[in-house]
Amino acid sequence: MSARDQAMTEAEAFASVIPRGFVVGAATAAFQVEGGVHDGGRELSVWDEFSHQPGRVLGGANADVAADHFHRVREDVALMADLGIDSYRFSFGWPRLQPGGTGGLNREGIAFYDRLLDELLAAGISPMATLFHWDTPVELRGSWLNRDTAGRFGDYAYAVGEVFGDRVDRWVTINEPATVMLNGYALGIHAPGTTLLFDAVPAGHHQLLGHGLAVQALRAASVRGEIGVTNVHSPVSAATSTDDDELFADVFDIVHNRMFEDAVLLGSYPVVPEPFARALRPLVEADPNDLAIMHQPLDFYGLNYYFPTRIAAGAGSTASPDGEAAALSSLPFHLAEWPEFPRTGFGWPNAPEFLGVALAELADRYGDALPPVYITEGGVSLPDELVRDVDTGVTRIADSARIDFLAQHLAAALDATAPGAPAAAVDLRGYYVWSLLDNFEWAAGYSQRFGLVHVNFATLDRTPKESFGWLRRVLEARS
Ligand code: IFM
Repeated sequence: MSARDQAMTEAEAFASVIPRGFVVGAATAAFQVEGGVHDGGRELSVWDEFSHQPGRVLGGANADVAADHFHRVREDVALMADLGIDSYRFSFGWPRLQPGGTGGLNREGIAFYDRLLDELLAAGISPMATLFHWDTPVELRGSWLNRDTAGRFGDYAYAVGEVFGDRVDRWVTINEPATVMLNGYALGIHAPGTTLLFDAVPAGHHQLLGHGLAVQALRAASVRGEIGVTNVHSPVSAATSTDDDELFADVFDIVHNRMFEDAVLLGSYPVVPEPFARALRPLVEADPNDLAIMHQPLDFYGLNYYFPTRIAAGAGSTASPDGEAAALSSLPFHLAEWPEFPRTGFGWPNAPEFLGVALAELADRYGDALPPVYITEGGVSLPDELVRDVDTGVTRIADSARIDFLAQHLAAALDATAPGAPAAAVDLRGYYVWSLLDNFEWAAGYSQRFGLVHVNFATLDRTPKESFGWLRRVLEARS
């Protein structure tokens, strides 16, 4: 049996482990796939600005064209229909729908998302829409360091909810506020590119406030869909049991995971260890009224999981998972290696068992306060192998490592939440593959391919990879 036939047989076997009603989807984000940055009245976001600054993005890449999804909606929804996914997670582009970040919505922007939603619904694909996936309009000066941006975001959420509230099944307010705060404001490797280290915390606080205001706004706009938020959770451990490693691991867990999760699920910030009380003063002295706004009832919770983190005291030479950051070397701790795990194309540890740990941590920390969970992103970047069949001349993209990655992560999530397992208390409802398409991977430009569908960035041709065929078979074979 050829390796491909074997993968298909395994797909059929794998289908039986997926519970009935479990949602399997694929995800993208506006800035990473749309392109058309000057079309249809769109204006600029901080990422347009940042990616056009020299030296910010690998290879000097930008997302002016990206995967050109703006001009290829019909083709891309046809791919989704062929794949057989239950749901598609996309984001509304803030500068496309509300250029400048204030005032009424842009008619051409509305028309674009109308087309997308109509195509999805006609194909029987349930839309999950994210309101903010990092494309803050440049006109909102100070961006998320400015408390006003939270209010602007609430207004935007209301306007978008009024227009699309009849067609979106699930709303995600904000995607990964931790990444925005840490990579964008603390380390400067993402837009807007400031290197504030611990002084970046207000950018997290204001996003959380924006999340709370957006939930209120969507409810006021009477949207019919469910409402949630997406945090990226990385289980954190100390490299050794020394007091210093434990202390820094605790602090990293706070700034990466707990400040975002505790705020939305419990309405409080975690207790900050004394030596960091000054550095993390915005958490220690947070206004209880702000925390009450952040703590809105949620219909679901979105978990993105990519890799675990191991923390060691002392400045290290380890690169950030998203690239070199000079600011990292001035921190009193560093990210230690995981020699026991294979690495993805990005160099991230490939550790499916830690998805189970992430789910168990959510169950343990939040108990009854945790609503049903969707894994809103999981996936892997790989240097996909292009294999040209000598007889037919057809090129296929052999990505068996992506098939293994997805099968192992999905199985780990289902195992961890099965009766009697450590995360049994989690009501896990679905898994979205990141990503449907190869796309603009932020500071890494086009060097990291996460797609189920290969995009040739010169011709913009789409070619489904072998993982696409595998997932299609899994979805077809479900009972
Ligand atoms: O591409 C990103 C996405 O925008 C947010 N979550 C992680 C992905 C992979 O880095």
